Amino acid sequence: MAEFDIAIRGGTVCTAAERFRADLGIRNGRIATITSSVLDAKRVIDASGLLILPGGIDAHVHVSQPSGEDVVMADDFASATRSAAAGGTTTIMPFALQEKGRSLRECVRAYHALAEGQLHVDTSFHLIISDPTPQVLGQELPALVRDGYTSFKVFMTYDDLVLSDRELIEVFDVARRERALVMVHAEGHDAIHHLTRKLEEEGNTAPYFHGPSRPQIVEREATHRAISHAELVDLPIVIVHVSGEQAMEQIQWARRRGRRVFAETCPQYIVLTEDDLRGLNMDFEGAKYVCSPPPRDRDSQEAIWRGLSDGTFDLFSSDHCPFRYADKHGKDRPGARTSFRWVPNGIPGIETRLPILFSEGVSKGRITLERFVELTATNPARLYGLHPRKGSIIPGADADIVLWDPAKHETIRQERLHHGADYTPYEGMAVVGWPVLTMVRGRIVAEDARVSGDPGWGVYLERSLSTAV
Ligand code: DUC
Ligand code: ZN
Ligand code: ZN
Repeated sequence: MAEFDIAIRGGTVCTAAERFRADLGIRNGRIATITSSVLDAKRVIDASGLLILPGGIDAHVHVSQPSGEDVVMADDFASATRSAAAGGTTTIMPFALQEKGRSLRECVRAYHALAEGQLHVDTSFHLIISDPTPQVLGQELPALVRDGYTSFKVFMTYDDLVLSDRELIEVFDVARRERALVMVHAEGHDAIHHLTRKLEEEGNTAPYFHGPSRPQIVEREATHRAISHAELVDLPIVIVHVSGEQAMEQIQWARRRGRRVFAETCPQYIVLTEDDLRGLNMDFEGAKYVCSPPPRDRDSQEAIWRGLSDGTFDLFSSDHCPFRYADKHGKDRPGARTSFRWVPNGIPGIETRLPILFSEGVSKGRITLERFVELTATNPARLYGLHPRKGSIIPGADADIVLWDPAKHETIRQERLHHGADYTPYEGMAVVGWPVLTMVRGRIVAEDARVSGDPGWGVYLERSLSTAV
């Protein structure tokens, strides 16, 4: 009887701290040993020339999320997790959104029903609080945090989601009491409303003008306000999808004051710019790049790279928020061609997150391999209460492993991706480095861009309180 179910031999193990040559022994879905001895295993996987990485954790994705009248998100749980698996991600964290007027618990229950039996990779939900009634703040939210929903997002913009300053502070206060981690979408609603109205009055309605309707100052002001409200009640917060230097400066300022402010950025802010929103000639093609905050300019990209390398950023997530382009229920919804205001906000990216950061970051020498692992797997696990089960290669952890070919040249093409969107904003991008095998709890879920098996292997993960705060 072999001692291990699987041995992974001949590769280089990479963690957030170091890299070294070692073999892995996997038993009962967990990493049982990390060793240089020869392992007696039922199955041996040859990892010569490959990196052995902890599976990616994408801590910010949107799946089957209600997105406005007649708008349908392009991914359900089966397609989103299939795409995640093919891209080297073994855990995703989408949002269970509370629709206004509805019970939070009910929304969470309904979201679980959508995920049930559909998962190729493991999954855990953040919450989105849009209606912080006394019932939600006094009972539902505290109970849900205790049940393992230990993080939630709040919005400072969007008519259906925006919280007033008073509501933000009240929600923050409950989070501090319950020790939940709050993720903040920091863009100022009133400023966006003002700029949008002016742009529309001037006839500037193409998707391109989505960018000028939400300039960096709007993000900077809201980031500062969120940080100040958090300081008022002594709460650590995460500023999600940071797009440029101005918001980064607010985060750095807060940290110098001793505040615990965590920061996330995303692929669109290192490889896209406002010029992508021009489309072919200021036409509707630009809608393919409409996301919020919008991609900025080259200087902002450089600022984000500095932040990825110097520790300003803790997390690199996709903010996968997919809508089909040529679809009346997607980007081309009724009204979208009359104003950027009606174009659904969000772009797909769950499958391309790791290849883009690896290629642009590690292959080009902007960040170390260890930092890559930290940003994409280890920190998300620590911050969101999944450590030590996820995010690291350590004995006892789930055998969520990606074998990564650091020398593989690939070109990102829509036809090779597994998401439900009908385009990728990264079409034609050449990358160096690609996942060749993805394993979740000891089972191969994707190999050479083929997703194996039916959905149903992925499980829902209840989370602990953050170990990072
Ligand atoms: N915020 C997100 O986090 N994702 C997409 C759109 C948005 O506003
Ligand atoms: Zn957001
Ligand atoms: Zn998002």
